[in-house]
Amino acid sequence: MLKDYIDLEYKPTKRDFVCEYHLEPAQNVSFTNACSHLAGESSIDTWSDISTLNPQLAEELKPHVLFADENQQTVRVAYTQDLFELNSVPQILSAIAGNIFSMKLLNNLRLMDISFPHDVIQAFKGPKYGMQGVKELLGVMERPLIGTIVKPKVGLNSEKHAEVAYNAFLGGCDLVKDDENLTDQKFNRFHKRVELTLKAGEKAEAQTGERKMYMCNITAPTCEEMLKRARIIRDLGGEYAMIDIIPVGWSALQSLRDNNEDLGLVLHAHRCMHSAFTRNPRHGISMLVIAKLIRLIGLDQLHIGTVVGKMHGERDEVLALRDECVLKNVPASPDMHMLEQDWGSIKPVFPVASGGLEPTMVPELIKIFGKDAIMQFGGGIHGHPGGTVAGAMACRQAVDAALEGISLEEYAKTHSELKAALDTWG
Ligand code: RUB
Ligand code: CA
Repeated sequence: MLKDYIDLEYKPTKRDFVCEYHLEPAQNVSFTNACSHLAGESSIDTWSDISTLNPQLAEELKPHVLFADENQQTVRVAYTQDLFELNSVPQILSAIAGNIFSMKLLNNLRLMDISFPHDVIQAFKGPKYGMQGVKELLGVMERPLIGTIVKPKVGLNSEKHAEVAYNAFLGGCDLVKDDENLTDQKFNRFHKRVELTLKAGEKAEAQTGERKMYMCNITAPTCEEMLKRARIIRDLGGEYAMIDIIPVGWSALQSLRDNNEDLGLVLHAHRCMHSAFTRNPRHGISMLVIAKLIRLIGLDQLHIGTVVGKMHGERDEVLALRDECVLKNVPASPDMHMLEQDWGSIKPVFPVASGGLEPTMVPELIKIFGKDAIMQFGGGIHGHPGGTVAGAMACRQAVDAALEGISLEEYAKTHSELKAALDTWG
């Protein structure tokens, strides 16, 4: 260990990464000592005095602990960008979210946020379409997009899957998506499902006069297979691919985004498994960090929670995620452990609310998210007493009512599908 890295006077430069951590040292370890070791282990140093680390190298590359508050259990470290491979999420995470989680000097550690320097923002593509591009593709500018997840998650054959999708489109869904654990199983082969479900969308487009799009899950055992599935979608005329971002891993996402320059698909990020490390408020990696990496790499849509639905995620957290997805300049917010971020020319990611939603929640969802959101209803559409078409109709009616400022109860007097939804869930 070189020496301590505490440097509270340090002002980060434009070439620095700044990371904020929640830190709880082990018993009998001082907070500042733990902070110094965290900074060293995540960059140039190790546990012993190493003769190979010469003073000049150390001076150029050493990390700076610029904030360390024991009461708040918060530490901020600035790292020069020369420590990083600027366009590599895996390398960045191996440094600032790698070994340090295993250190015996710490009981708990949570990476709360990373502020990326300009050169990193430049090194990534960001979303190809982004929120505005997706709205334009669908031709829906003035209301939230409505989507469904085909349910049951797994078990339907390709024909039945396409039929459920068709009904959802017909009832008013703009988007239909696969669930996270449906990929290419023997009861529902990928190729056949894409073919039939895209046809269902085309048929519904002809009947409704609205654009309809299918978000097919390309999560696969290898990156090659994932790209093969993306090409199948493109060749069959599809516009979208969905991907389970955590299970497939960061390299796979970066490869997909690189290839997507030519493929031209809208990329939908399903965040299943994130809670394995985002949920414990004292340990792990925050969902904010995940959202930033997704925006950097360049997926177009991301699940960020609902506040009102079945998954954890309080209002403040969901709103912080929304800001990080859509703003060009994110201001620092110490209460939310958010650092300042200038996104430069990187486009906004479309926020997705999903998980336990049903039509009676729509007015509250619009209060939380405004119009700039995709709202997805699985059980809240296919569990409607009138079936999938009626379930989708009830969702659209709820959106219309909320945007016109009419209470759902009032609107339900002349809209029987919404009435049935209110009777079931209201
Ligand atoms: C929702 C669903 C999604 C969740 C995941 O189905 O299947 O996987 O959105 O949660 P349903 P999150 O509408 O029936 O609950 O979006 O928070 O990652
Ligand atoms: Ca699901």
